[in-house]
Amino acid sequence: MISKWKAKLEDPANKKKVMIYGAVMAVFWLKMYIIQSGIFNLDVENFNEALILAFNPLSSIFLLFGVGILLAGRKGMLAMYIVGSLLLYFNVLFYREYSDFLTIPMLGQAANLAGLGGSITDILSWTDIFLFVDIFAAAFLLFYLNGKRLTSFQPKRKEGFILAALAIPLFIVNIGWAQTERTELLQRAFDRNMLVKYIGVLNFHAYDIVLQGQTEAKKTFADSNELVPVLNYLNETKSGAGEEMEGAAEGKNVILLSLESTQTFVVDNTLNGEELTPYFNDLKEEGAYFSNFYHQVKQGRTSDSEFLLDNSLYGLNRGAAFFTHSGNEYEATPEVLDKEGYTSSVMHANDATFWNRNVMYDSLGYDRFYSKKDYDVTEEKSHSWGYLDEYFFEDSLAKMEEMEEPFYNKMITLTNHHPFTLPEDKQLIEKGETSSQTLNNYFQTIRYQDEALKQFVEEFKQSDLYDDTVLVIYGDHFGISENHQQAMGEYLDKDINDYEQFQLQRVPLLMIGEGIEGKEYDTVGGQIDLRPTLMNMLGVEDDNPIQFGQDLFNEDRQELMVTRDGNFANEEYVGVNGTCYDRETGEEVEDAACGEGFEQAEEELALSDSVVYGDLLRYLDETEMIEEEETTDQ
Ligand code: GP9
Ligand code: MN
Repeated sequence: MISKWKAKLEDPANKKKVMIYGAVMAVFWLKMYIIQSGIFNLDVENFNEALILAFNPLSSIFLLFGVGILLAGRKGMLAMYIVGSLLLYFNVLFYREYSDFLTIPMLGQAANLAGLGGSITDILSWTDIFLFVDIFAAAFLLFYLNGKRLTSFQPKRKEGFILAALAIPLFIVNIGWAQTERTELLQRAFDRNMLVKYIGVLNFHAYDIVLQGQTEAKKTFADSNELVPVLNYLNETKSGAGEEMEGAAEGKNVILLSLESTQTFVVDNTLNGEELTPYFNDLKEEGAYFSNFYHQVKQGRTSDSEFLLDNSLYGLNRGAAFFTHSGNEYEATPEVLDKEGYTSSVMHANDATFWNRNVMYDSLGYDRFYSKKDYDVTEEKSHSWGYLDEYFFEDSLAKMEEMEEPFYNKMITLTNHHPFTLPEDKQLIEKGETSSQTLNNYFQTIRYQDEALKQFVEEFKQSDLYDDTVLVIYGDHFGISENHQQAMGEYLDKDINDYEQFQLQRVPLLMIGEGIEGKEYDTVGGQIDLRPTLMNMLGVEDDNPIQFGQDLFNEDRQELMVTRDGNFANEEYVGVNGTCYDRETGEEVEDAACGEGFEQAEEELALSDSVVYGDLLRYLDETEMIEEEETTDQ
């Protein structure tokens, strides 16, 4: 057998063939290696990880080209080369904007990706051409070398099969090797950056396909019994509402104001001696201001923040629940408040279809969605992503003044969005001078947003609404991604390590209205806590027990804020990527101090996911029965 193979390999035509296969695959490997180690920011921590990163493209490359040959010989190989290159490039573009990788649910959101609009030119670079020139090299190798000199030469199906089969042992070696750095890698795959670091971007896509299949199966096979562990967990870990603010805003209107990409680091901070948010800095003295409040979003960005807010459930780790689970049953804030006589609405001057809002808002029970078509969006009043905040605020206040009361209304701003550009006459301060253009621009749009906020809040205070309304202002998510860590370090004058990066995920939360005194709270909390906090302030009995948040004003609450990556902050510690830090000093402490926190974070996310994936709120009517059974059992 071996001698037969040896003889085959000694045949010059076959030698050439092996060389050509090898060369095509090596060029692709080189490109993938350059992208993975040079363009993606995967946090390679040691030499072993660097070797894994170099090794992990191999199995996917064998599979890719093996299948190519199987399907259509060398044409198939070239076709796969092009498909693989495009896939890599789409990931590069997506990564530049979101520091994340494409998932299947995200592909279903083509409408949204097109909405990148202004940002797309920002994330393209002329040097990207170099990511395509190798396609010509591959074509040359396959069709010139292969075709002219060896006309009889054709890749055989059997060879394709062998290449594809070799992918299996290569992948097994890859996984085994990766597990020396992180055990149960595939089971605990919260962090796509980590996954790609260990198995490579193409294998990650294969893994994502498997996940998608599992997701679909989960809903089909779910039943009401799956609510039992969820209810048990919530009963054990979450405390009810506190007394401090109970009924403080009873019967009042609610305006939730979502500030686009606004992070806490801008509050009370300056650039060249000028405050970035002068108005907000003063305003926060008038209300309940939370300085340790975190966003908890993932790929669904703004829509995830809305999902967290209205359901007190976590968004998903892949894709946006607004897209993937808009067909679920929910018992969201608008529905609960509807029973109390509230009308509900959302105001956002973008296309109604963006983030599938038009569909999802119906599922969440909103009465009305004021989208782009309800605003006087003209060329002069728009820039980049669309309607400028100042005009959005002006029109929105007018609409609210006409609204039936009491109302629950969410307003979502737009101007402070990547790429953070403004018309010249709206630039109120100079740009920054860091090494990141994105961050430099961000200072200006943040300053602009603050000015628009001033105009809105001042007019709101003059209006009849003010006495009867509680205004809740919060940031939806980060604006400056990890890709700009270095520039962020230059601005803040410190080294941005994992701890600092985590702390940068804080977003402002401020509540103002009659009966709320000016006070700063350092409570650790997140967007998931907003619904129960608000319901308690309104004095409303919320009869949906499936909520993972807790009243932020309740001093007895277990302080635990979990991010979608499975990281967490509690009163004492911050746990990030397996490392434990003292929350206040940022000093690294022994891992054991965070053990429980990480475990609870993982459990909490898994339970919340079981609710969303299993569409378990459709069994809400049965929860009372389940709870009764539980108590009689005990
Ligand atoms: C678009 C707005 C911004 O409608 O919500 O979306 P984002 O990219 O921040 O999720
Ligand atoms: Mn947003």
